[in-house]
Amino acid sequence: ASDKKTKEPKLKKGPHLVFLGLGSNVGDKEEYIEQAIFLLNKTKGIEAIKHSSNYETEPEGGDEDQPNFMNAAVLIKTILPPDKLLKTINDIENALGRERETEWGPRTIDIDILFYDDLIMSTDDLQIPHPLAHDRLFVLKPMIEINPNFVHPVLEKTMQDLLDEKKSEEGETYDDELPGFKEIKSGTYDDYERW
Ligand code: PH2
Ligand code: MG
Ligand code: MG
Repeated sequence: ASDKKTKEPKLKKGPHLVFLGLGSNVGDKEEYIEQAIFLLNKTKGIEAIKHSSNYETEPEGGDEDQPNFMNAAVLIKTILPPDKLLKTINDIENALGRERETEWGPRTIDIDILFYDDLIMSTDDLQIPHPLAHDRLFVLKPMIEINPNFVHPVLEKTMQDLLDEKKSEEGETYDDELPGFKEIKSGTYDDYERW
């Protein structure tokens, strides 16, 4: 019974606010991101609230020879608990043709749970917050666009603070407007009206 407790985190009542990180580096990347948001929003118990612009990013970690990514963040409101949300996400990744040949390899779509309210949990299948969220520009930049003041529940720092820290770690020469991290398209919340 004590084992069970760690598997089922105690959730606050009511809808939850969840940040998702989306990434694609195969085929029509923007279309995969749009499709993923469309399918999430279509799911019962999930409502997409806000999404960031799409960011073209160079691959970080894994095989750096793979194509550039398109990354975005989406804020959803959901009544699904983390394990059900993960199942839904896996189904959507599969529906959009995700194949898992190599870890961190090229993919049509990757949907990661970044934050779930201020929940901290860790099971074999799922760690929340995403353990690398704070260290990845392709996560922090789109997150900041949605909510710069969101506080990382483990590190107890805002997204903006985490980005500023990362910039100072990497020295004064750091310039996020240089190629490798450029905003190439404004995704807008208004896109939802036609859905
Ligand atoms: N995802 C990874 C590994 N590396 N790099 C970028 N730029 N964008 C990603 O989404 C990404 C990555 C593992 O999921
Ligand atoms: Mg990922
Ligand atoms: Mg993933």
